[in-house]
Amino acid sequence: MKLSSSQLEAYQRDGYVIVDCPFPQILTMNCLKAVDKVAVDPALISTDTRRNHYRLEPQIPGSYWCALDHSLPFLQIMLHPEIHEMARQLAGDDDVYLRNGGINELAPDHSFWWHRDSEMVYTEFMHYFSGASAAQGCLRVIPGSHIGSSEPFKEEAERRRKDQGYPDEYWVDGLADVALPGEVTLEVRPDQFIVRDSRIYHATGLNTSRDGRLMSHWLFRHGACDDHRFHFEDVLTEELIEALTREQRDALWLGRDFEIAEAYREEREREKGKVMWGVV
Ligand SMILES: O=C(O)CCC(=O)C(=O)O
Ligand SMILES: [Fe+2]
Repeated sequence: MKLSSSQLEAYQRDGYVIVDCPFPQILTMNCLKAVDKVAVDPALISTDTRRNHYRLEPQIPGSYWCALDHSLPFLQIMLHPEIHEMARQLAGDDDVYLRNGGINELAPDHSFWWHRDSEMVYTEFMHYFSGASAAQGCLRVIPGSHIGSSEPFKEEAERRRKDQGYPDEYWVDGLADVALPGEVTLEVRPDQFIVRDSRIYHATGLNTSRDGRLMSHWLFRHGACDDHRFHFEDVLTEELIEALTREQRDALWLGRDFEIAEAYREEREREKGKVMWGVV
């Protein structure tokens, strides 16, 4: 699936567009089933979850990764031919590679505060596969904030936190970040996903529900971009790789010769042989 010209225009102007899932609903249901299969009682998770997981424990203490991030049900969506086609369209390159995916489970009473993910330019796909209402802490963005510096937004957020008596430390439980001028709330259903510019200024609402709010997000890079986080053949089981189509394997750059980016070398060394994903 390619974005239409009006969707592309919205993406370029606003920094995001909400799209209907171009893949069967069963794939989303498989992700929810996988979560049910491996989720544990959150009270039992004592290791640092890096604030991205609630019932999904890290594979090893301190890791960003749970058992599911690149497991088969999630890769079936990230590497769906329709998604792959959109990634190629947006990157302007046929030889894109999946840089990484990841699941964020927003715990009850948690929120993300205003930030920009990166100054690099790429597309991020966000699939809130449990659905995300305002009450569950859905995404909030400032349309157009992907263009230019994020300093004015940062300053405005700081000013408002101060005026409203916010505590000095960030990421306080039980409190959503301040409202910012022009922000919009992106409520989405499980049969939709958000395609957004990496630089858009964003936060989430507070999850006021009693359940974790589930989102899978992923990004591709164009072939000339040397920013690899994984040699996927080292972290995916043979059984999983066999379950993929040839086109899906192509997007993982299996067996190709490249270096892991500096920023992730330590992670890879620490997690070598310990963090893996399979069929589930
Ligand atoms: O969980 C979300 O909805 C957004 C999280 C986020 O902004 C991030 O992980 O950088
Ligand atoms: Fe973010």
